[in-house]
Amino acid sequence: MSDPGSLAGARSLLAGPGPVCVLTGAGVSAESGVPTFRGPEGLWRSYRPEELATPAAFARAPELVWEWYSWRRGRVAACRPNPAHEALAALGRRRGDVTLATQNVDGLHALAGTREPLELHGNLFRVRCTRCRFRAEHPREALPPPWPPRCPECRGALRPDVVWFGEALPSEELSRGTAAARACRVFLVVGTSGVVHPAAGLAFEAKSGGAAVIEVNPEATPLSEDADLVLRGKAGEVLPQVLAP
Ligand code: BV8
Ligand code: ZN
Repeated sequence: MSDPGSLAGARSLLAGPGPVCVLTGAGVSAESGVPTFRGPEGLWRSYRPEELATPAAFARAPELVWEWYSWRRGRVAACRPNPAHEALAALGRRRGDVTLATQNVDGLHALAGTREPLELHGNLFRVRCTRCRFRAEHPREALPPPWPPRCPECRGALRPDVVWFGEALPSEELSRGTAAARACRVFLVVGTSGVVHPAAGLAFEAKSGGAAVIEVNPEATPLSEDADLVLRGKAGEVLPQVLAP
């Protein structure tokens, strides 16, 4: 658990004036019951990312990829925001200068009340057409086979509206996240292994912009050595302490 000195240091940094930028990863949703990617019970355990979260995998085995996302959608639909999501949403409501970017596709930040989270890797509950510009919310209940479902506009195959490996991140979200990281005074990075780029790179953008970087994670990551403050703990326990008004 983090030492009181680091908690106090983080509290005072986060209470100060000047814009705050937050980057979250799967760890912020771990206490909601959403499996992380690379942890012991991680989503990647039974598969390797290349097998499922790539355009080639979808081209090769669209039904298997669709089924994996349907399983994940069902898992996530049963999860609720945890105190970490709620503390971040409250911070955003209290201050008008917080930008939150997330690598998560679970929609839990928006559900907790964070306005306009920058979803750098898309959203599990949206689908889009592989052929035309059709995009829609995925219904709450699973769509029946045959999978993948077809586009109502052009009959092309529908796919999850998430960013796969080798695909570009949505330019609007990435440029807004990068600008916020460069301009912020404090950069709070929560629950990410810091291995997936360019999202993880926002921490270095913040650092080069002169921000103080605070990491919240029970484990060390490649971002730890550049952090000004490291809070070794669970997001759901640490964030309510350091973000309380
Ligand atoms: C791209 C969506 C180029 C799908 C995901 C350098 C620059 C650019 C690209 C690269 C580069 N180097 C390598 C690349 C390629 C690649 C990449 O980064 N590979 C890695 C694996 C080396 N990047 C890409 O392919 C990206 N695209 O660069 O395209 C391009 C440009 C122009 C035109 C065409 C192409 C796309 C990357 C996005 C991939 N999609 N997800 C899906 O979800 O199915 S990535 C996936 O990993 C998730 O989004 C996830 O969020 C993300 C990162 O993982 P984490 O969130 O960090 O989760 P993880 O399990 O790893 O870690 C959890 C952490 O939480 C741990 O540290 C743990 O200790 C901690 N934790 C656990 N419990 C708690 C906790 N923390 C707090 N509290 C707790 N209770
Ligand atoms: Zn279409």
